[in-house]
Amino acid sequence: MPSLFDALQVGRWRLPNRIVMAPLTRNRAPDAIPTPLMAEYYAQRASAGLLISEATAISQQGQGYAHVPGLYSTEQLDGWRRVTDAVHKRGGRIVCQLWHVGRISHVDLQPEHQAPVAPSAITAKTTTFLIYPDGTGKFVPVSEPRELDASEIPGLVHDFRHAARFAVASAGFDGVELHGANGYLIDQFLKTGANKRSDDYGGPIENRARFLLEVMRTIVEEIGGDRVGLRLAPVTPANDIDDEDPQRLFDYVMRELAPLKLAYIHVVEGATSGPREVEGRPFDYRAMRWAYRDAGGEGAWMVNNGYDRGMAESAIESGDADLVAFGRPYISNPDLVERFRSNTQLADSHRATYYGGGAQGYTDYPATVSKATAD
Ligand code: 8OZ
Repeated sequence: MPSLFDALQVGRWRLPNRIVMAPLTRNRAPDAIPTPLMAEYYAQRASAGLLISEATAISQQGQGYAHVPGLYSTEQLDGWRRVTDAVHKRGGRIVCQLWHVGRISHVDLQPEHQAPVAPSAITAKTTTFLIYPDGTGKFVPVSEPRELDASEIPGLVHDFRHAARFAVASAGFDGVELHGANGYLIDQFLKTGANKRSDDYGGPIENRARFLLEVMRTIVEEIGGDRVGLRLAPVTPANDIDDEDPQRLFDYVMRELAPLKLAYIHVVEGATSGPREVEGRPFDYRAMRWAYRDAGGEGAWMVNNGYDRGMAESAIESGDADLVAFGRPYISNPDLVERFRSNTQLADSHRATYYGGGAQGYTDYPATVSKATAD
């Protein structure tokens, strides 16, 4: 039986274990430029089988929150190069999560204070986080978006292609993960709650999936499927997103993605960072995985959301998953792999320092000193 601690070949990478650091937004990149502190933070966590970077904007239009990093200026790429060098020096591997927020943004973050863009001009009932020049932060309602014209879509696809190239060629990442989850641009196109278009990008499933598939195909063409992953969240209510038939939607998406020979598919089960079952939104993840495998989909199946060591071991042993991504445990346990291996008690993370700030609650969670066992 495979174990969490066994090595695994995933696409181009040889992972020393099946434990992945999930993407975590931490808002510590003023002016969207990754800092030396971020290099230290990721390097501290380099023993993970794979690190996934925090969501990283592919363009200024793709920005939706204060102090999240980007991947579209020289300073940003240089900042990320420091991060990837630090991770590689510690023997780790790191992919960049490519992000466009779509309608989850605010005019103060957009080029020339323009409206954020979306498949349809429907304002999400949610907030974003702004930081003012005096350093104070505030949650504010997102701005009303404008509907993208179909003629703008090739430019967006091109932005993703460019970002994938920059990520590996300039910033030194080992690959990329497309952020297709949590109610951001890709998910907005996929799901009926946010997509009311009547052109080739709206209406039936084949149309709503078109944007995701165009972006994935272009990224794969640019850098090769064996260093590309995709994150999806079929039923998450995050950022006011919903779909009337997610099982059929993701079944179709899996079948279309299968020929791309991706490194991995990463699935958020349930409500992102919330309950694993969402009321009124049943979903069969095993059926989704089978749709992928049945269509010839290779690569690793990565699961996420609320896993502890026991759940993760069962998922790996049963074959329901090849990799397990851990989010909050990685905030406060930089040596999570070692703690799981030695069955050491996990440290709790402090919510007040999740978003924004400096080293406190970021790089000051120690690796274990005592190897005392929890049981
Ligand atoms: C928390 C705060 C802001 C953004 C996501 C990128 O949910 C995020 C995010 C999470 O995917």
